[in-house]
Amino acid sequence: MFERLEDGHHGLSIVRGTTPDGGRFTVHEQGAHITEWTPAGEEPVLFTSAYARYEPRVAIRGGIPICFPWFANGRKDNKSPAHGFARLATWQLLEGRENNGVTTLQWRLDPTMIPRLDGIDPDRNRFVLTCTQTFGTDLQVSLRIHNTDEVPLVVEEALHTYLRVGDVRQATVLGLAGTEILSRRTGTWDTQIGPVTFAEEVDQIHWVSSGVTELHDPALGRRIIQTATNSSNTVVWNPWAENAAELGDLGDDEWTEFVCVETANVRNKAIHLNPGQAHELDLTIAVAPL
Ligand code: TA6
Repeated sequence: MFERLEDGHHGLSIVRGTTPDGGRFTVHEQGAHITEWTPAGEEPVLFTSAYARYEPRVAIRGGIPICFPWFANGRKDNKSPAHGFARLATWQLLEGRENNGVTTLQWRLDPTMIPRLDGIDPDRNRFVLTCTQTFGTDLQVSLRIHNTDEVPLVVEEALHTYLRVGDVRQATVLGLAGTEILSRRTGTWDTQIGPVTFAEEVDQIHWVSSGVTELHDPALGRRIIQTATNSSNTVVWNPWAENAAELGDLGDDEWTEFVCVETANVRNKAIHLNPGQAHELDLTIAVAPL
């Protein structure tokens, strides 16, 4: 069961629903942004800040922001707003349907829907971005970009997933051992040895070939398993105490409660699409006991 609530949350429109087994989800139309997913019998899987701002054209801290058509400030580090305009735009709900206990929502964004913001050139290549979200015992998210223009299109993309943990200091991310890493803090390259652990700020891009990561969370006694297809990068981020204190939309201790493990195609792995071509990024998130 789901319902669309016009201006339903601090003046922003949302779709919220439940699955027959008792799961819950919420999606803000701004950004087609999943802000809650709680499968039946589980703690919420996604972290959303208690201090998140719910305002037009302001990014929501938590959930699954969609970064598009650039990541951070872009490949040349000269773009704003950070992480592109898709998370600031109001998407169109194309379809919502329920089938066998799962709810599927399909959203659409094209350049006519881009918000007027500083740094955004409204005269852009034509494209159609479609996001399909399926809420059941797992969560599936597909992001499809179709180049509907007559010239090539190059874009970066990320599903900037904030995963909720009991205590980041005990958490580890498996599945990235042996990958090349670019630290966004220092600009240096390295190779990941063993699981990713958290004892200070982590902000790094991994170049991946396998799309499966597991976030182990001893404090909540669970694993969050993400399986990605057509993704060449995984970004791992936790701001740690000092940086978190500078984020006005994050509580003092909230940095301990999440890890971002992001499914992405960025930098030299940006998506190149000739006229008429399309690319689909797929992610499944599942939860299991540790
Ligand atoms: O994906 C990691 C990252 O780019 C970090 O560097 C950090 O800035 C984070 O995303 C959050 O970005 P935001 O623009 O949402 O504050």
